[in-house]
Amino acid sequence: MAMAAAVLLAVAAVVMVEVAAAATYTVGAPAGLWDMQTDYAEWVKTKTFHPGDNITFTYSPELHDVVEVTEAGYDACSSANNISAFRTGNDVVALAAVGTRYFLCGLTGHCGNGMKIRVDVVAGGTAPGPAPAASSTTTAASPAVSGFGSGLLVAVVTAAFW
Ligand SMILES: *[C@@H]1O[C@H](CO)[C@@H](O)[C@H](O)[C@H]1NC(C)=O
Ligand SMILES: *[C@@H]1O[C@H](CO)[C@@H](O)[C@H](O)[C@H]1NC(C)=O
Ligand SMILES: [Cu+2]
Repeated sequence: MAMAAAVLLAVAAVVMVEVAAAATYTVGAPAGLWDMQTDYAEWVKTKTFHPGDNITFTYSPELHDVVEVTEAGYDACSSANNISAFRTGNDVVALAAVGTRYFLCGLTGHCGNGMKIRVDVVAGGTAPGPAPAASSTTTAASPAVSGFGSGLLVAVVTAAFW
């Protein structure tokens, strides 16, 4: 009985890691946001971004914008050949694939003052993408994850009664 409970809890722990795999990060938070004060190079150091994660840029659209650029645009603080541009003040960007993404504020002087961020998206976790063999039937990540979540709840409750 105790052994079975331990196995269930171990399974539950694995499931919890899976549920935690896709995350949304508010750029600059909690100490700052998308602003002129935050050191984004320091901020990204405390995070590991995986495919399936999102980042949200939160700011006043009267003061800033968000422009996704190439590495050359990032280095030169130029949004001329941008990939995309946002200005809602609450811009959600999906980090769909492994790779490096570059964003800057397109307002005059802001990027030069450090308002730019480089986000490295690395493989890992169990986010959407090439999945382990056992997950070959998992085509849609979200429903599968909520299914796991319910299973986890049942497993934990059951284990607690043992
Ligand atoms: C990321 O954003 C998309 C679209 O806004 C949403 O469907 C998805 O659930 C978000 N993912 C996370 C981990 O919040
Ligand atoms: C993004 O690039 C397009 C041209 O591709 C340009 O018209 C637009 O002004 C640029 N956006 C910003 C915010 O610089
Ligand atoms: Cu700005």
